[in-house]
Amino acid sequence: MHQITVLSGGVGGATFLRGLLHGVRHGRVPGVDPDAQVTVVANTADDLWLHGLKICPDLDTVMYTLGDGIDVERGWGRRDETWNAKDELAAYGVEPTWFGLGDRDLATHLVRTQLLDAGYPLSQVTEALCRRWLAPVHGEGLRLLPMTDDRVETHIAISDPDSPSGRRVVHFQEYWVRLHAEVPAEAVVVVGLEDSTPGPGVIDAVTAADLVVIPPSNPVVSVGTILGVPRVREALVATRAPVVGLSPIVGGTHVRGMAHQLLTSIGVEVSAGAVARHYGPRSDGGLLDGWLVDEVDADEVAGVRAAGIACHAVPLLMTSPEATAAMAAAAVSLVS
Ligand code: FO1
Repeated sequence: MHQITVLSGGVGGATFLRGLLHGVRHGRVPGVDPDAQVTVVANTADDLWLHGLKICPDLDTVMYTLGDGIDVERGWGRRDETWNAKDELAAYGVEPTWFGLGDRDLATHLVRTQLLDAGYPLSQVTEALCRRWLAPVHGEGLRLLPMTDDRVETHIAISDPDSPSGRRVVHFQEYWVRLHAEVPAEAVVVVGLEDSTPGPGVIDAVTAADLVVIPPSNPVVSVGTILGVPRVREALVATRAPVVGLSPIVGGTHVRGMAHQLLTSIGVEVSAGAVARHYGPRSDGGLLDGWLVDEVDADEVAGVRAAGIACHAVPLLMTSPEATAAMAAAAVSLVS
């Protein structure tokens, strides 16, 4: 295998990618050439405009993680970060203060916003930022593609007794960062998604792949949004490449993030098997040829197989690049 495409959200997808690349480049993923081309199609529906700047959390999390600039503790933003600009904005009483914009991270948003204002599409802007972050480490072997160049934003409807409709809609980032996903998500609305166009290279990355991987990203607001870009799901169903996924749900809940709340809000049971069935078997118009669950969910394997999806139970906690590389190898062998 030489062309691998990974559909990625933020922290989960980026952590998986680091292990996948570690394993592939060290020849530890049997069946995959060590110099394989890895293409990341990243979710952009987490994006938001703040203080006049375009912020792309999932693109930046993948870029910083694979460029070794990430703060590993937080999983987002820059290592060795300072927060002077954020504190100064708060001192001026500028809202919102709940979103952490670090001083180093701000430079990325300033450059991105300037390039967007100059008329460059997000895909070209991302390519320019990756010349600093990814090219020195990964050369031509790694590409980061926004799922679309169009503006798409995930908003969440929550209950609000003070509003006439009894509901209020907040941007996904407010739901997650300010509200910590502690209130039920009554509806997930991805503004602009159905009118969006796949970004340059996205459809080719799926149809020309030798392998497509769905990492343990959020099935609703990361993978789900990528699949919601018109033509992407069709490309996945049609590609000759095997499509294999890794469960983001371990032991009945997410490892981190808010997949539990969002799966519940779309009526999908929060289990490793239910997410596989949600994506569906390719033999029946779905996406998956194979699905990995964690060993604690071994009792789900039979149900996933019965749904027409190959399935194995392996350790799925990404505790190190080596552990993640082993997951990637298990995923490849499941569909080889
Ligand atoms: N996540 C937080 O929990 N708190 C923050 O203050 C925060 C700021 C932030 C700034 C830039 C960025 O690229 C990501 C940031 N994130 C923050 C993560 C962000 O909410 C991601 O969208 C989630 O991790 C989901 O992917």
